[in-house]
Amino acid sequence: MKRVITYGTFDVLHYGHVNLLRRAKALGDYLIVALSSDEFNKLKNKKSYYTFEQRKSIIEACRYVDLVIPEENWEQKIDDIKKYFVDVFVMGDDWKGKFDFLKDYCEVVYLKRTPDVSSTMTKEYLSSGNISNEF
Ligand code: C2G
Repeated sequence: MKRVITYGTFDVLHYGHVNLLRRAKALGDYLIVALSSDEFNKLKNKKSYYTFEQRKSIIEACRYVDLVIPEENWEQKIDDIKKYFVDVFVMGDDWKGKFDFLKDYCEVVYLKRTPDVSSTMTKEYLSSGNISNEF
């Protein structure tokens, strides 16, 4: 069984995230998502709309995801790779090169980021009042 891992906040899940998760899963048989905790998001200067538990319940519902673990710091990746017998580490290519040190432990793959979509864009659009409230 080929085991793949990826890391992220995955707030307000969108098709860019799903594109990443689908391609990551296609690189193996089992996909682990290390989901950034609310505390770690603070370290990343990210304020997610959904809490960790809410984001976890959403991403666990994704057909490509087999296990969700917490991402609590920048330093846990090597331990995670060993603990979960990971074969492939995957990130979007906005992180290209940043995790090459993991090549000593597993394959490192950077996948093309989906253009023109982000949690921030979605949140900004929804809070901009563009939504007509006729139902
Ligand atoms: N992503 C993507 N296309 C987008 C948006 C995001 O491919 N339009 C990818 C990112 O490259 C990342 C994953 O989806 O691989 C999750 O994105 P974020 O939730 O923004 O994750 P990030 O804050 O970059 O956290 O230790 C690593 C960090 O936790 C990564």
